[in-house]
Amino acid sequence: MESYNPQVLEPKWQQYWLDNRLFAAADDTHKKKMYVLDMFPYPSGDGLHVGHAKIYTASDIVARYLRMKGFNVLHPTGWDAFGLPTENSAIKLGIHPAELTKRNVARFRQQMQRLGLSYDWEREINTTDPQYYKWTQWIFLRLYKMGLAYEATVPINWCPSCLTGLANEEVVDGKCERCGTAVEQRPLRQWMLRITRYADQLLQGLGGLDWPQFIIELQQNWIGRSEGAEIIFTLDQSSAVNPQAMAEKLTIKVFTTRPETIYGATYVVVAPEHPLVGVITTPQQREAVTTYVAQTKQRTEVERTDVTKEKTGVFTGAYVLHPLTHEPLPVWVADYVLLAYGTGAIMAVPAHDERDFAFATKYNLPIVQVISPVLGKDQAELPYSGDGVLINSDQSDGQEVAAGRQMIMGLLQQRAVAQKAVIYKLRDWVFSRQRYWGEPIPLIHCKKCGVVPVPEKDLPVELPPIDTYQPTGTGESPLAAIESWVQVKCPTCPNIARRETNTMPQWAGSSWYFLRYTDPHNKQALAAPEKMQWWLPVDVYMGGAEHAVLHLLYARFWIKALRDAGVISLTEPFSRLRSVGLVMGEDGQKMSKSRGNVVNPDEVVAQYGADTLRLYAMFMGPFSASGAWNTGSIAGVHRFLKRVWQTVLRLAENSEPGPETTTDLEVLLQQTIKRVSENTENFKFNTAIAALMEFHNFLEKQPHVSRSVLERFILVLSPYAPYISEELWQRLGQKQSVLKTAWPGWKEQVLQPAVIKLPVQVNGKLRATIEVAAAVSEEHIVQAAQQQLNVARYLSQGTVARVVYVPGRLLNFVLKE
Ligand code: ANZ
Ligand code: ZN
Repeated sequence: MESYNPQVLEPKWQQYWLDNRLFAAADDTHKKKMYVLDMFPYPSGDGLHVGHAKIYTASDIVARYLRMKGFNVLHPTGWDAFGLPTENSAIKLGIHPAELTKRNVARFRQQMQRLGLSYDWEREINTTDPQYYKWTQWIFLRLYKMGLAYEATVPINWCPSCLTGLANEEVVDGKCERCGTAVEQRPLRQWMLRITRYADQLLQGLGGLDWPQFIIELQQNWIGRSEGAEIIFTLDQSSAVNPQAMAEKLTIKVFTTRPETIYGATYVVVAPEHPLVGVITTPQQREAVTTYVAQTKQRTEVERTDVTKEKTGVFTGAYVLHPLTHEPLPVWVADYVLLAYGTGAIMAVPAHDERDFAFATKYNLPIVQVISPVLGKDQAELPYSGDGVLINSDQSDGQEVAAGRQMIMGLLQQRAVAQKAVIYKLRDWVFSRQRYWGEPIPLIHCKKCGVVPVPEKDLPVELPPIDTYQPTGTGESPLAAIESWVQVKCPTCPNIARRETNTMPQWAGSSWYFLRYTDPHNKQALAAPEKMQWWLPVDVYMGGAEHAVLHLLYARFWIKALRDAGVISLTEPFSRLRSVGLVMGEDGQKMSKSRGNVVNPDEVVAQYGADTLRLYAMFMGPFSASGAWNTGSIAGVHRFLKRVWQTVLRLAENSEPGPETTTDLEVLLQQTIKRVSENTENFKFNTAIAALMEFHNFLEKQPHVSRSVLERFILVLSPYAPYISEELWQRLGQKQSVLKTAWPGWKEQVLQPAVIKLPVQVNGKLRATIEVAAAVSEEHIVQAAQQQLNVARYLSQGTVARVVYVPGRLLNFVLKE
């Protein structure tokens, strides 16, 4: 018999699928639509990773399955190709990043096609294509016109080696994610996006999403909504030495989530960057404070807020008055208080806050317990952050925390020194990079007119071709050095103005790409409204957990902003999200070049074929779990495919056409169809494969079967192993692709066994087992049981109080006591 040869049949079918446009999504509105998307890859120089193979195979299986189920499926891909790694390797190799991107994309595309991924290649997009980033720039201008983009000088994470600003997420343990150099804080003019305006909507929108719970929680924590109060502390005039402070009755506003602890506030802390620091510091303390503030600049936010790091700070010499006791409280400067969070100042309650406790202990500041875990007992290990009743709190003593909070807020509000407040951890998005390989920000700076948007008709603002795209190191983008590009006529006056030279972060292109797939060649708009209306939202979105926070948050933000701009009518882009578990090396460690444990998918394909790689990637374990690669198991999966090949070809020779009667084989097949269908829909790909294997074990033993059995088995195998399935399907005499064939069904009644064996109990003890037809009613079953001699004997010893029937499983007579 002819042997299984994936190296011959796989390229043949790959070509067939492409030539016959079998993956192309038609804008056919007669069928129900399904938009199945995976997070498009960054085409790095390393080529495709087996981790990519895992996620892309999974979404491909879902897409193929849904096509066969009769849906109109949109399953596109493209390239998230701007960004630092390409720019850095371009510098290293002396090749232009655009050229490098082209090479990497070609390699990725070839690898992905070889895996048999059923992407609609006619909709391929590339974020670095000017015809694509034209619309990224267009969206930016929309945001700008809505007041969502603004300039600010902000301390940014600065990598002294890459000579560029980094986003917080690019800083790992205070080091540059790319090169490992320690990151510094450096003030720089930046473009910011006002994502904080959408904080509440971004939080609320999570409610209606079918997403993994851990991702929802990560998003919630990142947005970090805190309810509490702002409380005003007035500067103690006797401590005010500065004339300005004396004249004005200065106040410090703090934010707290625990206003009920106010009687435990023993000092106040302002952030080192707080504008009042210079005003309230006494002459004696000035030098110490100035030195301390300067030191803070060396520390990253991560270090400053790390609870395990030693707290540092310095006394300003000034005091504020406690709003209820009117006692003076010293004002300190400490870097564990951040300027950008809340009001940039806190009331410190060392007895009930871990950081305040560490600080007070170090600097010998008073610690006053105001919450006691149990009424009457003051013993609690401090700092104590649990519930309880108020103590040392004047007339609020004895109140439970919640009631005490209300009472104290009432008191403070009466004196007009507090109001309720809600704050967010979420910060505005630093949206500029001082790099070459990104979308130019389409703005012009004119001496006379200020910031002027590039007119829409002049989009895209293309990256100029240049030879040296190395970072300038001055903090300016390399674009700033190209005078001929920078100088431009002002759109609103006759003057010569200057282009903005910052570029966008890599997150920009991926914040809206799923819109573009619906209409990728549109020259008039980012996509036609009716096409977006039809295809969106994305029904199934699959990707890595590393994008659980930022990519998803940014994309959701842009969608909400575009909705407010009237561009789309969507509020949430991704209805259903599934995250993929990491593929680890054979040694159980994260795959990395330095460890030498990277599995190259090309080698697996060359040795076993793409179907084996696909099947193995899905069979490794649950899709969302991480798991170690195991070469031995690949061989096992490969053997399964070889056996399928032989079984089907052997049985095809003497199989009869025609309908199947209900045999054990037919029942098992229908069970298998059901299991594969349900497990595929629930992303339990490994279980679906196990069902296919079980069925094959049985099939293999048959001397002959009907053709319909073979056909249906191949159809349900096909999303998982599409190449071998197409080949076998054709050899069964079929003329059109499996992709064009309807998914087989099953009949529930066939799956129910005709006769069931039912244990019969009296008072919970087994007294007989009866065989009854499954279709029979409960009444009949009870009668049949009562006629059993052994049952009747026990029933005669009392009267029946209750009959418990668990359908198909158990019958129990309960006798009166
Ligand atoms: C008094 C207090 C007593 C606090 C207590 C906590 C416990 P979350 O929940 O994360 O929002 N805080 C306020 N602004 C801050 C800033 N800019 N930098 C550092 N810390 C700041 O945290 C809110 C709490 O963190 C606030 O409530 C404040 O300390 C502190 F038993 O006020 B609390
Ligand atoms: Zn002008």
